Amino acid sequence: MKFIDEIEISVIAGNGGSGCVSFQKNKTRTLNRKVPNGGDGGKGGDIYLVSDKDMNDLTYYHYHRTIRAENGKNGRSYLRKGKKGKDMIEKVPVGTKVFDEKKNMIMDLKFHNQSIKVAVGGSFGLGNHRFRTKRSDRFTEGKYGDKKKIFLELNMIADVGLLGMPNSGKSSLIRQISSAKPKVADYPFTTLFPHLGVVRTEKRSFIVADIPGLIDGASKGIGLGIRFLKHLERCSILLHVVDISQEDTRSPIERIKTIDSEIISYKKSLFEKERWIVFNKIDLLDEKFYKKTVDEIVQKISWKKKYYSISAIKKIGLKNLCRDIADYISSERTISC
Ligand SMILES: Nc1nc2c(ncn2[C@@H]2O[C@H](COP(=O)(O)OP(=O)(O)OP(=O)(O)O)[C@@H](O)[C@H]2O)c(=O)[nH]1
Ligand SMILES: [Mg+2]
Repeated sequence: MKFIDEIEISVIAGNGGSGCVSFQKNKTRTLNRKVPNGGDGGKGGDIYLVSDKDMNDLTYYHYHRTIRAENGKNGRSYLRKGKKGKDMIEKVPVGTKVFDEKKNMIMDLKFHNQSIKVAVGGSFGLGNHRFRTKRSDRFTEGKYGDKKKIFLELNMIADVGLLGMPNSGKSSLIRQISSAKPKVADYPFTTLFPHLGVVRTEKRSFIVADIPGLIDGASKGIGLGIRFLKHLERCSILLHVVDISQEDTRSPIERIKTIDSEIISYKKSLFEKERWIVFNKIDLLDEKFYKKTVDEIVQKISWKKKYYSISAIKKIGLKNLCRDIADYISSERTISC
C-alpha cells in the first residue's frame, strides 16, 4: 500500500471551441446577400481542486498524473452556440498545498471544501454572425486552455501529533482513543505511514496523527520518521510516547533525549511546540516502581511541561489525557481567536 504526500501533476484545461461560418438560406432569393448565422464556440472546461476531509493522501494522483478538462465544442449554424467543455473537479486531502511550476505556493487548502481553479479553459471563438458586414465569412478560433505542471504537497491537519521511538505504543494509543485502526505489533516500524484518527470527548473532538517511529539519525534520513515529521508541523500539541517498561540498552532518559535532538535538528519550531511526555506501558510495572521511575526521569531532565503515565493497552489514564488535550486545544483556540 502506498502513501504519497508529494507529487507533480499536469493539468490541461479544455480548449475553446471555434466559431462557425454559416449563412442563412435565402429561399425566396429576393435578397441578393447572404446573412451570416454561424454561432459561437463553447468555452473550454476549467480544472479545480477541492479539499475533501475523506481523502487521506495523494496516492490517487500517482495513477492519474494528467488531469484534463473537456474541450468546448465548435459553434453551429442557425446561431447555435457550441457546448461548453465540462469542468474537471478533483478532490485532494485537507492540508494540501498547491504550488506552481516555479514552486511558488498558490493555495493552502486548510479546510474541508475549499477550492482553487488550477487551469483555466480556453475562451470560445466567435461565429460569423458576430461580423455583420456584407457576405462575411469571418470567424475566430477558440483559444487553447492552460496546460501546465503543478506540485501538490500534503501537510496533514491534526491537533495532536504522536512522536516516539518505534514500539513505544503510539499506534496502540491512537487505536484506543480514536476511530483510527493502524496496525499494532511487537516489532519496530509497524507503522509505515501516517494515520489520522478523530477523538471524541464530552467537551470537543480533536484529530490525532500517528506517524512512524523515530530513531537515532532520523533527521539525517535514517529510518522512516523524518519524511513524516512535516505532518506534525500544524499540530497544537505533540505527545512524546515513551515506553517506560522497556529493558533497552538505553535508559528512558537517553531515549527521550534522542527524540528531542532529532526534532530539534529537523526544525526548531517543531521542538518549541507544546509537547507533553506520555509514559506508556505502566501495566507492566509495579505501581510504586513506575511512579518512582517517572518522578526520577522528570527531575533529571528538568521537565517543566505536562506528563502522563498511561497504559494504552489496559486503557489506564487515557480519559484524563484526552480531557486535558481537549481543554488545551479549546483554550488555545480562544486565545488565538
Ligand atoms: N503491555 C503493554 N503493551 C503495550 C502497550 N502499548 C503498546 N503495547 C505493545 O507494544 C508493541 C508496540 O506497539 P505499537 O502500538 O505498534 O507501537 P508503535 O509505537 O506504534 O510502533 P511503530 O509503529 O513501530 O513505531 C505492541 O506489541 C503492543 O501490543 C501497553 O500499554 N502495555
Ligand atoms: Mg505504530
